[in-house]
Amino acid sequence: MLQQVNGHNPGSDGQAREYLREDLQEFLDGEVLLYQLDDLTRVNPVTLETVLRCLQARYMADRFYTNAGCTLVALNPFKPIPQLYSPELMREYHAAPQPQKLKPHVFTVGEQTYRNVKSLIEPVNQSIVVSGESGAGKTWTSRCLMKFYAVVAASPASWETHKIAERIEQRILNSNPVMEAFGNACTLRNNNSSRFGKFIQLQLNRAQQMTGAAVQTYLLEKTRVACQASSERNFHIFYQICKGASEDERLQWHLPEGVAFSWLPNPERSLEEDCFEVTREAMLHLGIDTPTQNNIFKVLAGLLHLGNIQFAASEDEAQPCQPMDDAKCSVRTASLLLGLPEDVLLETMQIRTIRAGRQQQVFRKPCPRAECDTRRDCLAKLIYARLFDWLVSVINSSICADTDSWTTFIGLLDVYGFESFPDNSLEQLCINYANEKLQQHFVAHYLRAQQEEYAVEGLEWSFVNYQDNQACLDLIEGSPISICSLINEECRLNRPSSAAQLQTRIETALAGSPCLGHNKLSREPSFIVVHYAGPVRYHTAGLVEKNKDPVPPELTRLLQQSWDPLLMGLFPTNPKEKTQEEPSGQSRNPVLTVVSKFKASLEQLLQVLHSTTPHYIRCIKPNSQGQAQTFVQEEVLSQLEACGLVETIHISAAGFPIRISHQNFVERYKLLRRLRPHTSSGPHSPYPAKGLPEWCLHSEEATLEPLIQDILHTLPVLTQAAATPGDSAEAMPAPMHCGRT
Ligand code: AOV
Ligand code: MG
Repeated sequence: MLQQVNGHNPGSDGQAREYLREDLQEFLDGEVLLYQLDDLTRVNPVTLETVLRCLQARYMADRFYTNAGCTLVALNPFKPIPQLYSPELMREYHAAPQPQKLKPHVFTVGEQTYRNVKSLIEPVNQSIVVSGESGAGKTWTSRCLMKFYAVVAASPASWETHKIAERIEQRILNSNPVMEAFGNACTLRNNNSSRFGKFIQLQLNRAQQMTGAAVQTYLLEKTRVACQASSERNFHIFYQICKGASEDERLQWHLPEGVAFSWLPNPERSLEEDCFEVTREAMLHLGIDTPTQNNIFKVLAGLLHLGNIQFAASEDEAQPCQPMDDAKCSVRTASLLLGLPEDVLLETMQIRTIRAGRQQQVFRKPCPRAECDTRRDCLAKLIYARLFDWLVSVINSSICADTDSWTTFIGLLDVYGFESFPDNSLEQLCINYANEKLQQHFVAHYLRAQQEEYAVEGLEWSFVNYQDNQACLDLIEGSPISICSLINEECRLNRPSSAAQLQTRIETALAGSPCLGHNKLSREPSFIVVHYAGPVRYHTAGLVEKNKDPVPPELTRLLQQSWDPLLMGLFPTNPKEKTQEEPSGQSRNPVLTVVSKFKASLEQLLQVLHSTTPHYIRCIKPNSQGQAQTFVQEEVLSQLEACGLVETIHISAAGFPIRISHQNFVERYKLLRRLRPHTSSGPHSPYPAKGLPEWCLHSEEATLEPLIQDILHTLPVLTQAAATPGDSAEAMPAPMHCGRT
């Protein structure tokens, strides 16, 4: 039954009528084809099968966006379609009296969100949550929304006073290539995979013009700097430098052509994302001048040379491990590029200093080879993570508006998507945990809250069951015992424990959880979490260490000695903030672990999301090969199941599209009580009889204009919703406001 389809599949169109609701069969006059169904609330019955067929027919007919009640489903075309994203089309959606009447598009969501901000019904910050698995198109979609706002919310002041490249909208757009160059990488799932989470607030003034933006990032996968899974790559920027540097720059950065770097795997793969020029241009427009850029690239080249330092095991434990013969030159070059004394750099990797006793005496202990490697990697991660954070702060200072020049914001959330690799570790646990949190936000906000509200208000409603992911979140983050708490406990106790012991502890303590999978056939110590999007096996080796993320104090001290201007700024001698250093001797701080910090940042993010009216875009990956015109039913099916799309459609189809609190409704429409209604539509009225009473149109009061527009928009909807709640999806424009009350 399930099959992969390449090319057009005429069979499915012919069956369109079978899938239509009876009333819609008439409405859509028999000739409708399956691919023409813009809204999944119109299929009948709403099942995984029918939804899948409809999406497939649309995909094959190049219709990549489909409404699904309150969400938009975006299928990844895996091919460029410039006309679908042209500024002309953006303006068309922006100017449309009812954009929801146009073809489903990411611009519809963009425009509705934009209008909601100025809606006098409930002026509230908005957010657009873009979700989907790795490679589904989240970053693409969120970039597309940013471009949309750069066009429709451009500030005229910005036009007058600045050249195009200096305009604030352009600067905001320029943040994308820079952040992607430093924060994205090629993985098994996506050639341009985001390795950090991003929430960008587009700041709007009272006139709804974009005056600035602020970016918040979440947990960069910094381990990638020093360790890349096979067939994957390091962050794009390293390849950009190596491929795009000029002759002169190659000399300065010690990057002769053809030299192999162990931290630069798969350089032969040519990707669109490898364009150095684009990154440099964008950095320039963000205010990062050429000397500063060159400084950054020099440091990054230093990291590549650092990665080539291989140590040979020492036969005598009391003697430090020495770099292998061909790595000696790498030590020299790395120290040169990083502005560090060569001997101190080497010694910091080779020797651990321990302070102990009352006098805090210093003991020096040569590290075994594996530890030298760890310290080298740690150095690279430390530098790269600081550099990334610094870049984000530079970007923010370039694009952020003064607090008094904006009043509301539209937040765009683009995090790393759900992923499962042959080898999953703490990074994947955090990524998938973030996706569970977002799924819960959706479930809580839409599937649960909406239905509970109907029940409270005494509306006739048969409850639609949905898949709640609370059990999985309890397993990951719950208290008192969860995977996070157990890994944190290991860090706190600081006891030597093997990967196998950790597996046993997790499996014993959490055996009762329905989301802990049966761990069979595992050669390496691991545990399985059954996520909403599928089961994932996490290996326990190295988990505790990664969670501790210890930074030996000698490493920070070493970097504070650098005479490189950039590193001097990144590692000041008197840092205001104390960084998490490895506890030494008697002064043991409580360990702030990676997961505990991540958990706190996610909670903060969710608080922000809760304070906004959310809109959802579900990106779907039609096939895992990234091929155009290829729709693999099994793969799409599992994504539809995972995100609870069918339940969403059921609730949207049967529910009320607009909810306004009583207080806001009264506040909004109280003006009407002062006006004398006399109903006449008359042949000269520009509005149809069932539209609006004439008194609104004849009012002299200029202040009424926005009100009239608003009523024009919502009154018919409200009226019809009240009359026919079950038919809401067909009879009325798609919801302008499917959010909070
Ligand atoms: P992701 O953000 O969801 O994955 P991307 O947005 O990077 O996925 O999309 C993956 C690739 O799909 C892009 O690089 C494009 O080549 C292609 N693509 C996506 N959407 C479109 C579109 N609308 N039109 C044309 N091509 C598209 V991850 O960051 O891995 O979770 O961590
Ligand atoms: Mg992405």
